[in-house]
Amino acid sequence: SETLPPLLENPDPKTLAREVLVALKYRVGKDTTVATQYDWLTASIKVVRDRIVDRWMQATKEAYDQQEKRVYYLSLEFLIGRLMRDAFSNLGLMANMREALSSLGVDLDLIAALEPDAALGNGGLGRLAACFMESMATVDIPAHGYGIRYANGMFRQEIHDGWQVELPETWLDHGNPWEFERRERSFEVGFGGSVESITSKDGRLERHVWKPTEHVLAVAYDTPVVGWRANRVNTLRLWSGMPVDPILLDKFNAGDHIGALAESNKADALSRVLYPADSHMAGQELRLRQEYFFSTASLQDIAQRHLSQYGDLKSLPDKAAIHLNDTHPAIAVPELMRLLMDVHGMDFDLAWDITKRTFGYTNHTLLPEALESWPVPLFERLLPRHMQIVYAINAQVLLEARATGQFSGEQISRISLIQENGDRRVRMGNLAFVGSHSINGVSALHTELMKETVFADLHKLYPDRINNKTNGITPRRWLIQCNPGLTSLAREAIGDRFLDDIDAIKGLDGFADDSAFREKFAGVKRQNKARLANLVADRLGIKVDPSALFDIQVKRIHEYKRQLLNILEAIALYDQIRSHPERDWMPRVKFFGGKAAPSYHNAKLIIKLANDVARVINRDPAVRGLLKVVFVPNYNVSLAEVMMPAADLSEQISTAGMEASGTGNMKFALNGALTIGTLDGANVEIKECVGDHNIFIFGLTTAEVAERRNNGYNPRAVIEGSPELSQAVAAVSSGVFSPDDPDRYRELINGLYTSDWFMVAADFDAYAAAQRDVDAVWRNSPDWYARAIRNVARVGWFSSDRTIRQYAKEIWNVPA
Ligand code: DL6
Repeated sequence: SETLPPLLENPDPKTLAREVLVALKYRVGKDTTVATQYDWLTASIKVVRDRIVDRWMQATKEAYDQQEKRVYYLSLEFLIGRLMRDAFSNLGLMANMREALSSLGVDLDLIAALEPDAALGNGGLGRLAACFMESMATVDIPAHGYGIRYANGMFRQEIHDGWQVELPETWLDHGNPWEFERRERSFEVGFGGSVESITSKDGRLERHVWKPTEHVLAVAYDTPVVGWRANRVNTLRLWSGMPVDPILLDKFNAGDHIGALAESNKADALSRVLYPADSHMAGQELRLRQEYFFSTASLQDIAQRHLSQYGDLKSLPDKAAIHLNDTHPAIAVPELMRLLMDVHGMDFDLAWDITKRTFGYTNHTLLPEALESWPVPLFERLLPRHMQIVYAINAQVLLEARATGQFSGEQISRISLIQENGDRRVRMGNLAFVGSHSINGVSALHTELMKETVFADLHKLYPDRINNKTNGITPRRWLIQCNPGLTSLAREAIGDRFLDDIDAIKGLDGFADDSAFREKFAGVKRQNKARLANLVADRLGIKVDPSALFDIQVKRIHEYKRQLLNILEAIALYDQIRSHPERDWMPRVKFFGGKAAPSYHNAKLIIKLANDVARVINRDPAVRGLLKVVFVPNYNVSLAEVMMPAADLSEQISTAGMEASGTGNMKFALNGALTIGTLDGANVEIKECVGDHNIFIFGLTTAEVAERRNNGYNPRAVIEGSPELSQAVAAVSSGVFSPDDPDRYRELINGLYTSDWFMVAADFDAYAAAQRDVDAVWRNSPDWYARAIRNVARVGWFSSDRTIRQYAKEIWNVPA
């Protein structure tokens, strides 16, 4: 991105240096003699932000003047990471800015590394939202992202004696130079209270009025989102909680100093922390409050904008597409109904028609433990009017279902928005489904499974609603910005077209058989690996050899993602290396990275195991450096930007049918790693694009997993039938890796013997065999790099520009 073609308006380094000095003096209030590195960072961000603002205003004005339909993306998570490099790169300012800063004695890389990682998300779902925001700006869709401005985002992970320790992430410590606070753009949010029915003189029910007992304010903070070449600048609007009365003076004066601040604390709690659970429902009251808080603020904002421009909410579906990123904002469905009926006086049928035509919903997981539902009593206490509306919607839907005559009583009870068995709960997935005209999955396989499993009955009732939109990643961050070496090499070979149209990266395919190009490609990869090796040496004091195969599994730690399978294979390989020193082993470094939800016991134990295994293997002289295991702490977007370009092998080894899509799989492939993976999520489509020869597929298919589970799977027999696995498992359970606490992993291993829900044992031998195939191809380096180049050339389709264009055309009905 250093030498990208500049934009039309291309300020020279002298101009930029002058602007940085002005920003330092008048915006930061420092002169060069006392400025800290943070001050330089702030000044540089202000300079680039100023250049974005002009385009931002222009885009907003155009959307208004031309009455364009807008997209509103509601997401409880936006995992945006650092923004400065992205902005320099998208504006084509990188090289001149580097020179400008250097003329002032400032190192761009040094200050860029100080920018905090805005980690307002857990993992895939939040990062996808960030890629979508960038792509919507790039493909020129007027869009607003809506979320929460968490003061503490995803926790910072430290590893103490091999265990995960969670520390608060305080990304706002030095202020946030990107954002604009909009005090004037604040909305009242209510909780609790009761509902009054207003009747006319002749006793007819006229409308309902919700009288909440608690009130807080949602205040907007806007961050501009700049697309490639600054085509368009959109807005990410994040809400922060504020009290209506910052201090209750009567209480304060009566000496109740804590009570005086109670309101303030309650409001603050709403945007204080991101729930750190991914693929697991966080069933606490505060979470439901957060969901309602940001949903209502966003809808009030959207309604106000629409009314001020069009005067009437009847045309809302023609001018606004509101997208629900998973069920977290599903409460927006009854909230929009409430606004339309109770505030704007519409009847139920009209409000329901508008609601369904306005909303779209994306499902991101089929895991039962992640599907949100709320106890009816909690829902009713916090949101009494919404509870009534949910019942009214439910009545409508169940009547429709019954009228078709096609559903049994059991099926009707599965369609219901209220789960009746056990404690009564509101099913947020069903609510989002019935309130949307489009429900999409995130890979072809996931979408088919949605139709067959969680939403089978609703799909039968509304057969034209479910559709697929396979995920994508923005090539700006995940190639151009994070891998400048590969970007330059590709530009030399095929020209610049792929910068604007990533499909053109196809042109590299022809170079796979060109030995000179392969060597250059290998040289770039080696540089990227050296960078990761330096990072690991600096942070962990572990030396790894960049000429070894870099085998990387980075993602949230979850049993279904099967880091355990990978660790067990490392142990088996360790055994083999020691037992057969005479064989021609290919040196390999296995990297792991990822956070475990703080309450997820087994996931935390898997982190400890990875670290225990690493300690033993890395110190054993019998291994002769042929195998190293490294757990890199605090995996986040910035670390991903270093690890993706440095990978030779991408581990995508979830139990088939359990990973909705994956997006790390796409980032690795675009950076020239070969995938070892199961036929799960988007791996299936990656295989179709790169070709069977260029990917290592192993293991049970989704259907086979189901069949094994149904037919009495006996993991004990499988373990006993596999000498390599038995040995690895025995080593773990007998305490070889935990001499200080030999029983540490007994339960984890017992789980493998007795149930093994995630089919670790069933897939082990196939996985180990696939790893030996990997070794064989790695040994033949020209062949390896030819395959790696084909991966890069053939995964342009997994760009989020393509995904967003499909959403635009097939769901939102906006031009792109
Ligand atoms: O769609 C983005 C991403 C997928 O790539 C992952 O496969 C999937 O696990 C993830 N889903 C979640 C679910 N969290 N909740 N709820 O993060 O979405």
